[in-house]
Amino acid sequence: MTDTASLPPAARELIQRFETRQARVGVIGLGYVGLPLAVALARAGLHVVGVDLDASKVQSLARGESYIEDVPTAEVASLVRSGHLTASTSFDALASVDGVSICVPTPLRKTGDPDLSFILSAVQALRPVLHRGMLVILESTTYPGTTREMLLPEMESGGLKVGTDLFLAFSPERVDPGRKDWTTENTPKVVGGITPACTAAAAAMYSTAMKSIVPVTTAEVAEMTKLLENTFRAVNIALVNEMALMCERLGVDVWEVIRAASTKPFGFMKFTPGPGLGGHCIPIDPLYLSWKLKSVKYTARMIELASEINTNMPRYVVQRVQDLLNGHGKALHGSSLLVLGVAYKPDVSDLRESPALDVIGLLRAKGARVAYFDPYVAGLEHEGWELTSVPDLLKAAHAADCVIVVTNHSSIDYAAVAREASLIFDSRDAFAAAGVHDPKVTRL
Ligand code: SAJ
Repeated sequence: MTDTASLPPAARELIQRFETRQARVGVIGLGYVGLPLAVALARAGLHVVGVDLDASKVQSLARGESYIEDVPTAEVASLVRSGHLTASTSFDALASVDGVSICVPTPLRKTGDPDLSFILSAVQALRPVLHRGMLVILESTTYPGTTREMLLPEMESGGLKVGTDLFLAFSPERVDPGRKDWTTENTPKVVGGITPACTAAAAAMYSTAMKSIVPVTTAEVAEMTKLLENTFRAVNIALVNEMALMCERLGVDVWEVIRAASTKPFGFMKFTPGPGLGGHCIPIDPLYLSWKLKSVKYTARMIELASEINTNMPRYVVQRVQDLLNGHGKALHGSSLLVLGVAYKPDVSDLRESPALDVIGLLRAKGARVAYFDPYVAGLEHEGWELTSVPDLLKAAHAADCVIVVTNHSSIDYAAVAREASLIFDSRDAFAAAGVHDPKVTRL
């Protein structure tokens, strides 16, 4: 139980409602973050109202159906049947909730600047339903200061005061789509409020559903925590990508180097090179931080260099394929190429920011005839062109001048591909990882 003696009355009442499971909570944005969160809170015994502008999502949930791979339909059906989970396209449904989490996208604009329009729309739509004793938690990844600079003024615009009448915190999402071992319930949850009462209220709400809460002193610490986590990945992936470029120039096998370095039981963490950085988190989140630092006249050089290295990898892969074909007396122009795996990472269907889109675009621009096979992605379109996954992988591999592994899905029979293909460029070490060592395979 939380020691609430020093907290304002509204905070004490709110925390008690969470602890006694009397609370009603809302989740704005029912995507790969919001829906698992809504289900976890409902499973913990709270009454949850999900709000999403996408009526098809709301209708699916009303039918007791899930549209997120990690959330079983049976679970949704049971929670909808018991009345613990409802959904609406209207923010009016939030008028009676005690706490609400905002889980909306934070993409980049075409200019590369942060796009906070989804957050602003959500908090402005919340304003009419804000009431004394209500908690708002922002989960969307954003630059430090967003919660205090953007949400706080919006919430206080009606005269209520954050910290005594209203409560406001940031809590970074740590959902890893497709992961079974770390879930919403068992992944430690960082919460940082505008005031200690805000932190305590957010901790109380999430303690209903999550095993481990990590309270921090401010919203900025919580915002920055997420950015450190994902910048850490982007920078280390860039490092290992540059190691691949250096090893190629030195004639050293980078994959063997990484395998050997990984035997170090401490002080080393394995990352692997690849054709670039995909997904909606890692390529984007660090740029929120570097953008914010520009406003205080600081250049986040590591982030900018990492982004430069990672975004150059598709071009590097295309150059290596061109060299490989040339080495066999073939031009890239006019060659038939088969890209194997286009999703942004193995065993998912998500195409967002996938480097495969850049690799295919660059190959097409150089006059190659490009097809692809991906068991998770039936079709794709990008910058005016579109393709569908070939129906027969082995037949296509046999017909191609070169097979290019961009994403190493585990379901592929790499031994069979090696038997059929005449030339293979493997940007993910997929064949060796599958125990296939074939002279036809050239690795990144
Ligand atoms: N990648 C590499 N080499 C690596 C690791 C990743 O090239 O060694 C590439 C992937 O192919 C992908 C991109 O980087 O294109 C991002 O991969 P990721 O493994 O970071 O996967 P994400 O984008 O799904 O990241 C999520 C993040 N989760 C959240 O932001 C809540 C991240 O914090 C997790 O650590 C990561 O999942 C994970 O561990 O899988």
